Amino acid sequence: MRPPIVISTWNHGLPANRKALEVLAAPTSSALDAVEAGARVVELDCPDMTVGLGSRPDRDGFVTLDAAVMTGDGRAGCVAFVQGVEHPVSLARLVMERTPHVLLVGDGAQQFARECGIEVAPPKLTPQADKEWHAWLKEKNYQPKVNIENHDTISILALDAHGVMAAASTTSGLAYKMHGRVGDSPIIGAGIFVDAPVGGAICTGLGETVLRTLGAHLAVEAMRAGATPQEACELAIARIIEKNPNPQNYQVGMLALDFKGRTGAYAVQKGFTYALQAELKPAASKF
Ligand code: SD4
Repeated sequence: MRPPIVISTWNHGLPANRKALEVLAAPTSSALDAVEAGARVVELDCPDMTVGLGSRPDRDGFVTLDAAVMTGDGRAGCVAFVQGVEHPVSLARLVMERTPHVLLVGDGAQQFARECGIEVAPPKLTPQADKEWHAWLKEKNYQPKVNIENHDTISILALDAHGVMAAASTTSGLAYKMHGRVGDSPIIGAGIFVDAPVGGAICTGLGETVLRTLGAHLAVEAMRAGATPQEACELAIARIIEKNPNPQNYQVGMLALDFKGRTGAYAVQKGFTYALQAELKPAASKF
């Protein structure tokens, strides 16, 4: 048995990691329990308004949420374009554990939540989100750029003391996105991917760029071929830049962890912070 390792995206990774490490201190807990508990902290309280029901809405005024979980044995559950659910990451876990499916979206995901006894709240913006949305409506300037000032998704990876790895991701996607838009975060292989006995990778940033390259899968396959987690992140970010023009207009941050407990972090642009255990770190970047 060795000490567990937790790594997650952005400044809000710190409270998430703290919770995940607290969960992992219990001998019967698992990496999956830890990443779910960590992600739930940010779903409830996200000062950046980019995770959970307190997020900024899409262009039509609806907060629509995406989440995913995956474990190293290849099990996965995801929800996308789901409204009114306080903890989409837990709903994603229920999809994995209670259904024969991997991904439920929209009304169907809500229906499944109700069947599981989870309350589905009617659409409602927080006063701050409502105010910002009404200000945005005046110009309706729709430029879905994710940059270093827009710190958003919580993606989290944990390796527990028993050598089991799990990942989770939860987000409201991009503010003022088109209604129905889904990014990389709930798509297995794009926003998150874990494969024992190789490792896992998680992403944050402009989801379209990661969807086009299946960034997390790319990084894990690079590790399978012998790359260190750091090399794998750099390779995946290089591919994202190669396939998506104008990298000055978007940010993607990638984190990786292998089963030896080695970690990697890399981003397109400066400004991507991540939490490793209880410490916040700046990631190296291409630009
Ligand atoms: C998305 N990847 O929906 C998410 C948003 C994000 O940093 O992570 N932004 O595209």
